[in-house]
Amino acid sequence: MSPTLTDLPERSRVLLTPPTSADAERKPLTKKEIAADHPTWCPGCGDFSVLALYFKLIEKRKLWHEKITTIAGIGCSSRFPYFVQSHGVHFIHGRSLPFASGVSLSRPDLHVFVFGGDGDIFSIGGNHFTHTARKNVRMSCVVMDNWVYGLTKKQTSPTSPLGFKSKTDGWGALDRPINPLKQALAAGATFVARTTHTNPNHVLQMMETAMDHDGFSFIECLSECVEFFPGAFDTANPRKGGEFNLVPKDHDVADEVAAYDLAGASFPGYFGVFYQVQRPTKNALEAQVIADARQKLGGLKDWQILQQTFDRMK
Ligand SMILES: Cc1ncc(C[n+]2csc(CCOP(=O)(O)OP(=O)(O)O)c2C)c(N)n1
Ligand code: SF4
Ligand SMILES: [Mg+2]
Repeated sequence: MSPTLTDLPERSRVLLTPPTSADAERKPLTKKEIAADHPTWCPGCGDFSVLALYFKLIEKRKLWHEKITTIAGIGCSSRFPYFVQSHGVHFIHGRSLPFASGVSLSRPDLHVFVFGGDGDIFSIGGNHFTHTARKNVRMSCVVMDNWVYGLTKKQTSPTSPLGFKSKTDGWGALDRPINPLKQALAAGATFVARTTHTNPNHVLQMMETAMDHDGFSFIECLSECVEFFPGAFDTANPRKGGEFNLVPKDHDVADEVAAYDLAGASFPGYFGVFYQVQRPTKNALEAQVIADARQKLGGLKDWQILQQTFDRMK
């Protein structure tokens, strides 16, 4: 069930409420209006369903183009912003999170979604993931995990299972894969969840919950690469004889150690919210520093402060 206005954190209420009475006559977007280019993914790629559910989220939450920002790095999954008719950036490989941090810190009125691949976020972007999570910058980061580098045609990724034969490990992957959930918990993410592209209702539910979280929210979404790792997630798909097990009802989402234990379950593991706590965001802390500094400077305008700084440097 979607939350009511009064259940939501103040920030989400800002997103939901039409800003002025003049906007009240503005109709929510239709799927046709949200969709941009036709996706260039291979037929059957799991990324299609993640995109369709993002459209649903925008529709359901009545967000207008300018209220949502879609940012990505490089990879098949990272082509995401091209397909969404909103503000968005297809940025440098692995560098989506620092770019998204800048947007989030400077524009508190919109929600920033980052979409990326297992390579983009955990390999080249691994350091940025750690620091964005620990700083608790307000945004939602969805990793479309296909256990392979798709765009560059089948290299081993940080989540490829041991023994996976790829162009970089013809003999089978030798290196222990990382566990995205444990990685996020250890880095200090305040919201950690897992879902799979084969369960659309669950993907939508996780994206909505992540969006309402006031802080850095991370979702690992299994998304099959039908071209270079077909069948990777069959054992997590009941339609293919696998199992889809929700996080147990008695799991305490504020218990970091319990979340870590749950994240260690062998594949297909669990799906749902593993961890969620409230900690001051970088956005709130930085806004306070700015407000304090402004007060100390006796209400000078920003340009006057800048002018003083340049004068001092002379
Ligand atoms: C700096 C830099 N290094 C390497 C590349 C080549 N490259 C592009 S995408 C990619 C990996 C993509 O894998 P992943 O993030 O898992 O996305 P997927 O295609 O699987 O969705 C690599 C290595 C690049 N574009 N830029
Ligand atoms: S190569 Fe794989 S990840 Fe890329 S579009 Fe095709 S199926 Fe999807
Ligand atoms: Mg990948």
